[in-house]
Amino acid sequence: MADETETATRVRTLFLSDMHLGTKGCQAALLLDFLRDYDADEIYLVGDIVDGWQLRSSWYWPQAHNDVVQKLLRKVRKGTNLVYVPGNHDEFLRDYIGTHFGGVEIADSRIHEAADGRRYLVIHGDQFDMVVRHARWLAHLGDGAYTFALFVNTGLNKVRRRLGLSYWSLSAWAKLKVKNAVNFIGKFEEFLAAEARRAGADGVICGHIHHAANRDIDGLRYLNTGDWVESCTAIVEHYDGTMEVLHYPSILRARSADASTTQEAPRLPAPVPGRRAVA
Ligand SMILES: [Mn+2]
Repeated sequence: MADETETATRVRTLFLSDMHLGTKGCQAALLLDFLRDYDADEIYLVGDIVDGWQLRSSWYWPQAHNDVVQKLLRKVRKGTNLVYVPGNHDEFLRDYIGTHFGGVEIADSRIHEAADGRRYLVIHGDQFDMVVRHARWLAHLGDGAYTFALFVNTGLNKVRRRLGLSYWSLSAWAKLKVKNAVNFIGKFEEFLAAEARRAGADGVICGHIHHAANRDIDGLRYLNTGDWVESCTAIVEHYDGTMEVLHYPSILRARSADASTTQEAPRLPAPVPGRRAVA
């Protein structure tokens, strides 16, 4: 069996979020290819990896979704350090925060120290939904209200979960209120940057809003991993500490353009049938 790690691009850290495994929207086949193309010393799963809310109402778990999980676990067996930071859709894992199993660590949030010494707060970001949505009136109530809203946000979702209700859906809400959604994204980014500052970090790496980004907000680096439902994006940290957003469909497009313009492009071996199922 060919060792795919020989052809994979190796990076220091890989940040992935919002795969929503267990839903029809998950681009599992592309994700699987991406995981074949990239290897990392450390992988952070930044929440909404498995969609527990969706799986509760109807079971959807095709082979490709299994393959993604197997692929990640295989990387762990080969020495990759895996940190799983749960989000709102996989918050059932929040009951296991602080535990390690099979080389996987579950953490609520984490400070990641990059190769260049910069520190990044890694967090899914749903913790701020309520604060972001009600920022205007919370601002009048001062700092205490902000902390209280964060607390209520977490508590409310726990109660909703116990009652079997669904989580407030960001995407459904955003589709209904496009103008509000644009507003929400901007505010979300500001809040996350502010939270990183509070944590004494140089930047933040989050997910949740399915909107990949790499930008500066008042001297703080704001990075969002995007998602594997629509955009198919990830963040990589290179060995010099540089952070980069990868848009996988663009990478594939560039690669096939290269192959068609190069006259003596090396012939790729034909794919072995059934290889995907084995991986
Ligand atoms: Mn989320």
